[in-house]
Amino acid sequence: MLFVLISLLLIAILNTAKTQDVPRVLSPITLEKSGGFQIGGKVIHSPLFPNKTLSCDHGYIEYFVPWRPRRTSLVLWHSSSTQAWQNRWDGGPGYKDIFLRRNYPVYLWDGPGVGRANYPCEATSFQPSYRDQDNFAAWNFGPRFGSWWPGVQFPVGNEEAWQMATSSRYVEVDTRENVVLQADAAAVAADSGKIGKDVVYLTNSAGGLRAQLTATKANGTNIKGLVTYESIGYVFPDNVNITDGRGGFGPVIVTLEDFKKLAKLTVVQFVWGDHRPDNSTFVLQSRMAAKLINLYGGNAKVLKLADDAGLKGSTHIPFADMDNETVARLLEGLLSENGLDGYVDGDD
Ligand SMILES: *[C@@H]1O[C@H](CO)[C@@H](O)[C@H](O)[C@H]1NC(C)=O
Ligand SMILES: *[C@@H]1O[C@H](CO)[C@@H](O)[C@H](O)[C@H]1NC(C)=O
Ligand SMILES: *[C@@H]1O[C@H](CO)[C@@H](O)[C@H](O)[C@H]1NC(C)=O
Ligand SMILES: *[C@@H]1O[C@H](CO)[C@@H](O)[C@H](O)[C@H]1NC(C)=O
Ligand SMILES: CC(=O)N[C@H]1CO[C@H](CO)[C@@H](O)[C@@H]1O
Repeated sequence: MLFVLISLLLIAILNTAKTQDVPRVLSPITLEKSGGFQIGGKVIHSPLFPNKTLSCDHGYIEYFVPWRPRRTSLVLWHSSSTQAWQNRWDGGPGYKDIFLRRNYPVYLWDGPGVGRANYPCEATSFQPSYRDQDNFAAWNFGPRFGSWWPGVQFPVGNEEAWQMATSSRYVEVDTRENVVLQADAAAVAADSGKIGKDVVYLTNSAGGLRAQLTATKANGTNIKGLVTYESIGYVFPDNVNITDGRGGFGPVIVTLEDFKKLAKLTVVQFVWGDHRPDNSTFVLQSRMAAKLINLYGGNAKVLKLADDAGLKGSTHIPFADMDNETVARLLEGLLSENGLDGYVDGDD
């Protein structure tokens, strides 16, 4: 018995020693609180039994507020999975932890119909689409499946990293109805003050169009900025000769009055990774949208990570790339240049 006890004690001591040997390169993340809530959406009544209802079409937010927070909330808006914001491709720290360590409150957003908000009011169906191989090219890991771009910021050869990336996807609803549904719920969230009074959306891919539309729908002034990583889709005013695309990838045409709300934001940045030629449809659209926002007094820019910042090998999801710290530092610079890095308690 005594022998067993001593052995257990020894094992405990050895284990402690082992834990302490692991070098701690990162500082701890200290939170005041974390949690989540549903927002927006509606309650519908059964046509058969009017006293039976369904609460549906709401969005879901999970939040993390640092112990000593900065004023700006970063709302991380994915296209196909919140996971993209949580870890680097190799499982290392993602934007969520990087910016929590820098004391920004972080909000993970699942819009109506996706992720943890997948309780729609309308009927849906799912058909397996066998798109793993298509993800490879769509996310710009290479020109075609299995053929990596030279110097791509992905742990090439790490089979598990590729499997994690492709299996992190949710069902994505790329219809105009979903674009509007998500923007409506997000505008309610922004105006509610529940995600902060200085909100900057960070978006990826199809999330970019939805966040732009959100900024044109919100009535308050809580939205301060919009940084889109590879936004596939843009919002334009109705006084230029651009035809509404009607589908899930824009262009979405709004009234000039609503479009001008984008010009009131402190900062708008449309970011592109590598291998996005200047003559490609969405790069052209991003330049046109930025020009129009600026025409009405806004502060919008297009940033090509390779041409403008010298970062090579960025994928469609640069904030999960292996050089993510560098990409994050560019964003930090942008927030600080635009006065969006102050602390709630006033000290900087
Ligand atoms: C709903 O209404 C039906 C009659 O239309 C009634 O039988 C039932 O008890 C009601 N249910 C509830 C939960 O009120
Ligand atoms: C903004 O105001 C308009 C006009 O009153 C209203 O229709 C719309 O629902 C409001 N938007 C939000 C997000 O509450
Ligand atoms: C608008 O664009 C269409 C199609 O690109 C073109 O045919 C038309 O002439 C344009 N109209 C004006 C007023 O520029
Ligand atoms: C873009 O430019 C390249 C080279 O100049 C050309 O080969 C390509 O066809 C162009 N693409 C589009 C969509 O215009
Ligand atoms: C694994 C890896 O390459 N991490 C990088 C994340 O970004 C920082 C800054 O660019 C690099 O120092 C790390 O090596």
